[in-house]
Amino acid sequence: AFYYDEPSRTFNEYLLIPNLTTKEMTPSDVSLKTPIVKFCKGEKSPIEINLPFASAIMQSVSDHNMAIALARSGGISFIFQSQAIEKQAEMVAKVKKYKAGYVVSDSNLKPDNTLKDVIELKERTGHATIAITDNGGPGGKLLGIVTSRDYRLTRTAIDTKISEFMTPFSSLVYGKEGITLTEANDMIWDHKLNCLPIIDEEQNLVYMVFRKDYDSHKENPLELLDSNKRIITGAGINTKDYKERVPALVEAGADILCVDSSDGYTEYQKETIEWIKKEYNGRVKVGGGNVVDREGFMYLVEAGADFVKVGIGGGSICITREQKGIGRGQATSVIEVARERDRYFRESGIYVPICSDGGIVHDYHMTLALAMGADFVMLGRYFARFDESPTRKLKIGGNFVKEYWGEGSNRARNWQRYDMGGEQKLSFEEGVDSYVPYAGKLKDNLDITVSKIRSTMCTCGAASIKQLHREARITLVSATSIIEGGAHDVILKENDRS
Ligand code: MZP
Repeated sequence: AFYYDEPSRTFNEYLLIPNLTTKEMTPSDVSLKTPIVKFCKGEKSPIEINLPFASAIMQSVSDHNMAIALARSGGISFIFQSQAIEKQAEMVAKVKKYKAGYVVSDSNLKPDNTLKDVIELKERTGHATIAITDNGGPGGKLLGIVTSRDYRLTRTAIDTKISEFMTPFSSLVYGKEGITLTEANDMIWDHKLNCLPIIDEEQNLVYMVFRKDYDSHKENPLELLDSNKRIITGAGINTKDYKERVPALVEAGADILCVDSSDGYTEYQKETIEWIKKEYNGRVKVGGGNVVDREGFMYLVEAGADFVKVGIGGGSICITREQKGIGRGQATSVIEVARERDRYFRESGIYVPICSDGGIVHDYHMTLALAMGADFVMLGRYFARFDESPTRKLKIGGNFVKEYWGEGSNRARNWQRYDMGGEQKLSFEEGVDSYVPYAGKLKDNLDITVSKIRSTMCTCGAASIKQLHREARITLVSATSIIEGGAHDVILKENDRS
């Protein structure tokens, strides 16, 4: 047998060391934009996301509601594949109905607010609406709208708000009983109007805001949303029925696919990726995984994978390590695969993004995964806790919880994910059926997580994920210093910290 010299390690065993934080850099200057599909040196990835988060390819995590909520916040979902092809395609189509957008506005805004003011207001109040125009100013054509909060106002309340805010322009809305999103798409900015009140399909009140400093803002908001005018979604596939599933998902509008498998270092996976690449002449983007070492990574890269997912056995609901003794500490896996990705990039000029999948417990684990080289992280437990996940919310022992089960559990019946040939069934479980504490709305939680990551990156002197990859300083911690990291030697007043 071959023996690795070092033990494999988890995120819990590492900490970040501060780098110089300059006065110029604040958390709001930190960009979390990240590539999710491969690209050549000097070029841009064809798909980038604004926040480095993907929701797991799981029945209890990623349906169309999760995909819409997460894409609107800047991440991406991969809709679960352990369901009938038509059902999954239907979910994808539901997500693709939604338009992407970027102009953030609020009923309290003055028409001449700059984009920066608008974003600050959004962050402060959480009341925001996002809309997209083709040139971001007067004369621009409105392409679509996304709201970040349910206004669900009554007709009277909408009218009142509109008249309070912009009496001179309200006739635009009064004239019609609610302008639908489709109609709104065809509207053209009027040079005389600095903003335009619109009600979208769901009766959300939407204001367009004209921004004076569109060009001067350092991040072009249009670019923040990948040229794609609709929100993006991913979808899981398996290595068994891909010849039927992939065409249905592509037809439904899936932007990116990912082979959902507990072990990606297989000929099944190679054949699946190669078939997709050949069938669609490279146009359909597909990620592979999961792998935990450089050999597995290169195998999938050579098969044509657009990104590679890393992690075996670290998922919160996963018992693969107990059942089969297969797996590797998540931190070690990410570190090794990231090094291989960088070596491959240096030698070939092709950058293949990697996704750290599973085992994230604390928010700082996400920053660590990124610092260790991940381009984005995939999370199951984290997203399962929110209103937007597909599972039931229950009250157990006085606390609200949501159901969360593994794809390797009997409940999910996802034998395709674990198949090693032979009988088409799950012979033994590799996942558990569980509860997670209910945590409320996705957006509220994600905002806190993002602000922690941005703040940590400032401490590390990194304004982007790329810079974090390059400059992060990471230290292993001893068992004793892990104890030092929590509250210690004091009597806590509350014992509900989690
Ligand atoms: P976590 O975020 O809950 O720790 O882990 C989620 C990840 O666990 C998924 O993205 C997937 O890779 C993996 N998973 C899903 N189901 C199982 C299982 O039943 C599993 N064993 O390991």
